[in-house]
Amino acid sequence: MTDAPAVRTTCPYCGVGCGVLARPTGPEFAEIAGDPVHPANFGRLCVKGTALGETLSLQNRLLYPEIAGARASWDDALGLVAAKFRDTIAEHGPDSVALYVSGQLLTEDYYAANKLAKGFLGTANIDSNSRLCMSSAVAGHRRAFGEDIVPTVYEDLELADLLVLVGSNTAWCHPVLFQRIAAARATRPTMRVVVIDPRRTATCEGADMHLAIAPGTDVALFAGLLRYLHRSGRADRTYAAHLEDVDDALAAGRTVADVAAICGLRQSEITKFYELFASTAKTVTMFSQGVNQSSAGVDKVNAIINVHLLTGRIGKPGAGPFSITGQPNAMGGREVGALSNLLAAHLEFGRASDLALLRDFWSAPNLATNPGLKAVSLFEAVAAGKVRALWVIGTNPAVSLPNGDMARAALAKAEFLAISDCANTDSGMSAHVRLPAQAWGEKDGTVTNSERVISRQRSFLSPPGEARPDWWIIAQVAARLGHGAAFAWRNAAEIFREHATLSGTQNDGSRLFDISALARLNDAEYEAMKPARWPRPAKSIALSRLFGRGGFPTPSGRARMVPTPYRAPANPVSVEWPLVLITGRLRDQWHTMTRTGKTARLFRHIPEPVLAIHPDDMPAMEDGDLAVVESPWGSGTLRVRHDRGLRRGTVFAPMHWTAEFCAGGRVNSAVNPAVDPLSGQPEFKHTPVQVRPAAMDWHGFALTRRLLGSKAAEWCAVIPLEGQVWRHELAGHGDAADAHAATVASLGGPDGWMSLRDPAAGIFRAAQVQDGRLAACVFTGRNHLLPARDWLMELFAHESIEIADRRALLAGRRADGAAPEPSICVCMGVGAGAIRAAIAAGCDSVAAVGKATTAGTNCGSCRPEIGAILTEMRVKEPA
Ligand SMILES: Nc1nc2c(c(=O)[nH]1)N[C@H]1C(S)=C(S)[C@@H](COP(=O)(O)OP(=O)(O)OC[C@H]3O[C@@H](n4cnc5c(=O)[nH]c(N)nc54)[C@H](O)[C@@H]3O)O[C@H]1N2
Ligand SMILES: Nc1nc2c(c(=O)[nH]1)N[C@H]1C(S)=C(S)[C@@H](COP(=O)(O)OP(=O)(O)OC[C@H]3O[C@@H](n4cnc5c(=O)[nH]c(N)nc54)[C@H](O)[C@@H]3O)O[C@H]1N2
Ligand code: SF4
Ligand SMILES: [Mo]
Repeated sequence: MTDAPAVRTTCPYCGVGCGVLARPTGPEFAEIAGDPVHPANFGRLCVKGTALGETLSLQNRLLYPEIAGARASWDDALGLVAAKFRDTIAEHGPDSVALYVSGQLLTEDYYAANKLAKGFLGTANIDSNSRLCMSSAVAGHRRAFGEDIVPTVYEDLELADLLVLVGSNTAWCHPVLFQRIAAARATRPTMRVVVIDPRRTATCEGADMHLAIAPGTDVALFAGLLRYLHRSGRADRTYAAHLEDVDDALAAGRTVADVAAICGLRQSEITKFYELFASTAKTVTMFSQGVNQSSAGVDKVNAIINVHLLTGRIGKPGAGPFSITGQPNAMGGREVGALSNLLAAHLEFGRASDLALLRDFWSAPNLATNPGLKAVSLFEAVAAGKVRALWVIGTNPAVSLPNGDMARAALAKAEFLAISDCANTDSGMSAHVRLPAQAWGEKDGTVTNSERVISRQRSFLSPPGEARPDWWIIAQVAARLGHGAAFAWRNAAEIFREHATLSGTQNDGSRLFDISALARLNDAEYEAMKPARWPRPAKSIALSRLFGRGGFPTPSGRARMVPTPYRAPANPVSVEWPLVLITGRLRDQWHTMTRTGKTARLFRHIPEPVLAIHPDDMPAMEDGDLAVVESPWGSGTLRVRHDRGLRRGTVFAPMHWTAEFCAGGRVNSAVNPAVDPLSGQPEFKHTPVQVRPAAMDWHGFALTRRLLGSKAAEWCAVIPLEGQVWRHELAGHGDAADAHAATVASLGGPDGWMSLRDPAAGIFRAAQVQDGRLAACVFTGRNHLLPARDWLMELFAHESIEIADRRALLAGRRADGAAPEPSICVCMGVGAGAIRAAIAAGCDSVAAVGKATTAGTNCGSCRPEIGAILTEMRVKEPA
């Protein structure tokens, strides 16, 4: 430990944007605490934030520039990127090149990338992974309000009397907001929560109502609500002066009976929800990817906004539609306009005066004047050879794009591919040039969270190897293309000031995104900048909530109600593809695992790529089997998990696993590439699939002190354990004995092995003890019902293993026969068994379980799951 002062920074994960205090305690470690004065979290952190200090290791970091896989100098690598872009543009025009960037970038990096592409390369082919995330919300906001504005703030979640959570697994994906909501409910029990999600998620724990809607049908539910509100006289007459096109929107409404049929819900539950909504003035509707990631995503957003506009429930304390952002800087990317259909600072392609303003401001020689390609089309264009040079910055499209095999093929086919990343990724494998970027803790700049609060990310570690800030890399390429003067920034503060100045240029209030008050910060003030919510105009006062009294940035100053007729998802289920695959997130993993994948602790909750299925949908499939989930686009092989909380006819898989962690478990191979026609956002939440047993001949696992990697078997999931130990779950075709022998052989010499073979029973087991320590265990058999791994895993922590344990080793069972259990509270290391035992012993609340076992007493991310166990045990044991 050192006495270094803690640095105030911001969590790099979700869009809640929690303030973090980081105190470096070594080159690859830091003590992490929640910042008690940050307005997003007031000291709270979730499990991912709490574990940040453990993700700073240099394992898997990209540390030096590379050309064709070999270390190169910065000068050569930057020179090559510039030369390839210059030559490609010279030969094939500006639209033959593209940038694909990310909501994980800081605003300053994002600004630089957008300026380079649109102002200087002359192409709007710069899109962001935000296309996969927020683009439907952006389009919905622009249709309704005239500008991409989130009118609501976090405090509204606490002030609301009714909170409607649509397509948001808040408990897992925005855990600190979930904690704030739970705390508000504890002090104000009259507050109601309704969850709308085809799955019963951890977010439903404690909710007053869960509508298990048929996937993709939210438009019908909210259009029906609009009609209901109108018919029952709940429209706000005063607010009507701020609205236009009300009648057109009302015409799309459906009867409750129609809504019930489309949404697969009972009429009685719909009416109950409608009446609750109608009779509660202070209502917030918070929505996330169950809304945005849909071929009707933009209509879903507008159907939600419509009901708030009609009732005037917007921009008032405790009332408003609230699009919650995913990535740490999804909002910053929208502010700098780094989507292919946006311009910087909320300027618009469609307005000649905006183009002129930007051309002047940047002295841009070559401003793009038309929107560019959106992510899915962009990669199709790469595959078709139309986009020839591609630069991917801060995102891992080989894993995160839909139709994943196509995305991989496109990356492999690109004539020139450059990647800027902090890590070695699946996408980087086929890159010609790899550029090492500074990671969280090293980089320096700003991010904007879901409630428009701009916070500083500050560096507290010195960058390793030759890692550089993304803005610097971009500026260096610009300079080599002859644009040095326009990219001559010396630090992030200079970029921020330019961005802030642009936002106030020729802005008389016509663009609400105005942070010109921050353009005056000098370097020291920028360094010390406190979290600040926009708008922050230089000329007038800042407002917290927006639109409470109208004032929309549309030509008429009024908001547009948008008609939203119901459309079914793009690719319906059929006899051949009878189930709907929904994809999303797990509590303890972040996206493509480049950071959370370094932390053993974060694998304890769910260690393998799972496919959740309702047991009644597939009675033949056992919990723990391997299943193939296949669609017309591709397939993945995942571990079956029974989940009675799923809506019948749907299956759920997490998006996180990469080829590095599980070669066959990338679910995006199967995900359909359908997109919303307006936003271009992919339909990640609705792919027609079939599910069948993976029909493997053998299953097994290897626990080792050396990483074998995901190619160790035909199907192999790699699971990091504490203390540089690796668990590999294995399966394949062919002979279990051969597979066993091959895996043992791959671990090296014959020394120290003991083995147990029973070919008739299909049992092949071996363990290696070296210097008294357990070095490896390899077990294979005919099915996945092998001995539980937990006890064996524990033995790796021992300096020497006891004689009794050695005897029991190949039985795979603890000498005392105690049963293993899954981990629920990973902070305190408490398993489901201990929690159940505490409940059985009389603990009747989450708090009581916490007192008895310590589970849920640190970050609190597992409290909803403890609640679910309580509910389940109460149901099983009726009084
Ligand atoms: N732990 C963790 N947290 C994260 C992330 C992470 O990777 N891990 N990523 C961050 C990012 S970038 C994002 S975008 C957010 C996403 O945050 P969320 O949107 O909350 O997460 P998802 O799991 O993608 O999807 C939310 C829910 O939508 C439901 N859903 C599916 N189809 C429909 C539908 O048709 N209608 C409705 N009403 N619901 C539906 C799914 O069942 C799922 O429970 O999370 C952020 N936070
Ligand atoms: N099936 C399915 N697929 C999905 C989704 C889904 O719900 N279902 N959700 C989609 C959504 S909402 C999202 S946001 C995407 C996320 O998908 P990705 O953006 O592909 O996911 P990440 O793993 O966050 O990738 C970020 C990459 O940037 C690197 N990185 C981090 N910080 C920096 C930095 O400062 N500079 C640079 N240069 N690199 C950095 C990381 O090492 C990592 O490789 O996935 C989408 N894909
Ligand atoms: S809720 Fe968790 S992941 Fe999101 S910003 Fe806060 S600490 Fe980070
Ligand atoms: Mo996202």
